Amino acid sequence: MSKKIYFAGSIRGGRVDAGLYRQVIDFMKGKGHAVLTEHVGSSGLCLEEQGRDRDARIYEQDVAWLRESDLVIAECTCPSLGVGYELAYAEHQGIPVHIFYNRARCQLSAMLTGNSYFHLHPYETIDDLLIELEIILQQ
Ligand code: 6IA
Repeated sequence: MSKKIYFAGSIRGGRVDAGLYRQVIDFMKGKGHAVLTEHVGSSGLCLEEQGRDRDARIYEQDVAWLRESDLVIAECTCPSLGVGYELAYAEHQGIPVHIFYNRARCQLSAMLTGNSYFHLHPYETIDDLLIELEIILQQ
């Protein structure tokens, strides 16, 4: 069954993994799912603060998408305050959250690893990540 997926990945926290986000988003779309936050994988995003009004619209849109999502998939190798906020928001809403991170490249926060609500998926290669993701999407 097609799911509505909120994909979370770093934007102002750093774009080092933007290409990886794109691959993950394309994979989920290729399996027939709706990814509500496709822009997270876009190249050339404007990262500058553009005023509180514009950011307020981003915030309102993102929490609306979070509330309507069936599932949150987060790539947390690159630390991001916004992603951390989204994970806590999803937990509060009772939305299942799956967190992926490259075990060689990061030490995930204890606020995530210590919270049994979150499903943690350390991986070594993008292929490992996609195999695990396919299993989650079939559930
Ligand atoms: O603190 P960060 O910026 O790294 O937070 C990243 C997370 O917050 C992502 O998972 C997004 O869902 C959300 N987020 C942060 N900035 C934006 C944003 N900026 N647009 C949408 N969601 C955002 C504007 C870029 C736009 C011009 C495409």
